[in-house]
Order: sequence, then C-alpha cells, then structure tokens
Amino acid sequence: MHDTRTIAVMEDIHGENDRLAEQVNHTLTHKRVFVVNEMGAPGIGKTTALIHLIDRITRFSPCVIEGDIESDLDTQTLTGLGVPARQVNTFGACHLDAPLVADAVLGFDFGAVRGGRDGVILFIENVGNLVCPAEFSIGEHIKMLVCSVTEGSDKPYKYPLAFEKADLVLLNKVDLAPYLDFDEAFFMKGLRALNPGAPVIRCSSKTGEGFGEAASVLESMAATAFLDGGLAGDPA
Ligand SMILES: Nc1nc2c(ncn2[C@@H]2O[C@H](COP(=O)(O)OP(=O)(O)OP(=O)(O)O)[C@@H](O)[C@H]2O)c(=O)[nH]1
Ligand SMILES: [Mg+2]
Repeated sequence: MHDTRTIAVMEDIHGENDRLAEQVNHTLTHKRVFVVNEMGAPGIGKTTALIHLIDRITRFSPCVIEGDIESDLDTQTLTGLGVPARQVNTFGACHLDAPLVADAVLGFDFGAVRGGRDGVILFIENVGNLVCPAEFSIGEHIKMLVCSVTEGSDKPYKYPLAFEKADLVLLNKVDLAPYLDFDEAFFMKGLRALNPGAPVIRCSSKTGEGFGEAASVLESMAATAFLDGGLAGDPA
C-alpha cells in the first residue's frame, strides 16, 4: 500500500526527471539530433537491431548510447563497426534516467557526428527490461520497442506500459517463428487494445527482413520532429 508520503516522493522523482528530459530533448532537437529510446527485454535483439538499422540509415548520421547495468560489451561491438558509441552503466538500476543521459550526451560532438548529413539519429539502447524503462523519459523523441516471437504472444497483456507507450514496435526474430507457437493475432489484439497507431514491423536480424522499412520509418519520424521543432530548411 502507498501512503501519501511515498506518492509525493515518487512524484518528485518523476517530476525532476521529466524536467531534465525535456531540456535534453529541446537542446538536442536544436542540434538536429533525433533521439530514439530503444527498449526491450534482455537478449531480445536490441543491439543487433541497431546494427541493421544503422546500416540502412542514409539521410542522417547515427550514434549510440548503450545502457547496461554493467560492462561495455555492446559499446565495443558498435565502436568495432565504426559507429560512434558511448557506454552508460547504471551499476544496479534497471533503467536509464534523464540525468544519466544528460551526462552521456556531453561526450558527443554532434557537429562532427553529423558530417554533411541532414541531422543525427541518436539511438539510446536502454537497460534490458520490459518494465521500468517505459516509466522514465530520457529526452527521447520516440520510444522504439523491440519484442520477439521468442517471448510469447501474451506480453502486451502482462507488461502493458511498454507496449502502450511505444511509437514504433519491431517484432523481431521472425525467422524463428516456424519453430515456436507464437500466436501473432493474439499478440496484435493485445497490442492494438493499448496502442492503436504505432507501426509494427516484423524483423529478423538473421535475414535482414524488416530493417529497411524500419529505417525509413525512423528517417521520416526524424524529419517530422525537426519540422515540428521549427528546423525546416537547415540542410547540412
Ligand atoms: N534467430 C535470431 N536471433 C537473433 C535475432 N536478433 C538477435 N538475435 C540473437 O539474440 C541474441 C541477443 O541479441 P542482442 O542483440 O545482443 O540482444 P540485446 O537485446 O541487445 O541484449 P542485451 O543488451 O543483453 O539486453 C544474439 O545471440 C543474437 O544473435 C533474430 O532476429 N533472429
Ligand atoms: Mg544489447
């Protein structure tokens, strides 16, 4: 049971976080940096999906903040491929928050990342977790949820917030669907009850299916965010 003091503290924590997230978003928008908060359970394919997306994004320059409880393995993978990436460790916390991201963005020279392109897409891979990341804004323009046929089709019913808040859903590992009993109609029914509009794209990092379409959706969303931020007519 919550008492009123607990609720007041939680409101303060979220209020502080949301104010900083808004500042981060405002600052980055004006640098033509579009921020994607990538969420999903551990091992669902978040890093592999980023590699495929980054390969297919042509209009904008990509960079990545990797969020993990410990280790910099995903950052090593990305920098090994030439992707500008920085690691954030939470050392126990199960999600990223705005203060952690605000510190990490200081490590990027976005002008250099952008090069001659139309802007930057900053992907922030959140800590692998289907619950807590959905509760905290980190300055993102959109939340991209990676889920998978290996999780089971009941996840929108059991973990509703992440599905409700997603602006783009990647249904990953569809190459494995023939070997599983994933009920896609049941999954979509649960998802659509929470979230009628978000694009849902079937993907596979094994075959590359879906990532071209996802990259082009992300590029359109970035272009719209810059227009909405009053940044039309600012090509390279
Ligand atoms: N069959 C199949 N395997 C995949 C696919 N995508 C990712 N994997 C595998 O799933 C495992 C985990 O992938 P990652 O990209 O590291 O997953 P992650 O969500 O970044 O993991 P954490 O950062 O630890 O939460 C790896 O062995 C990938 O090769 C896919 O579409 N199909
Ligand atoms: Mg990862």
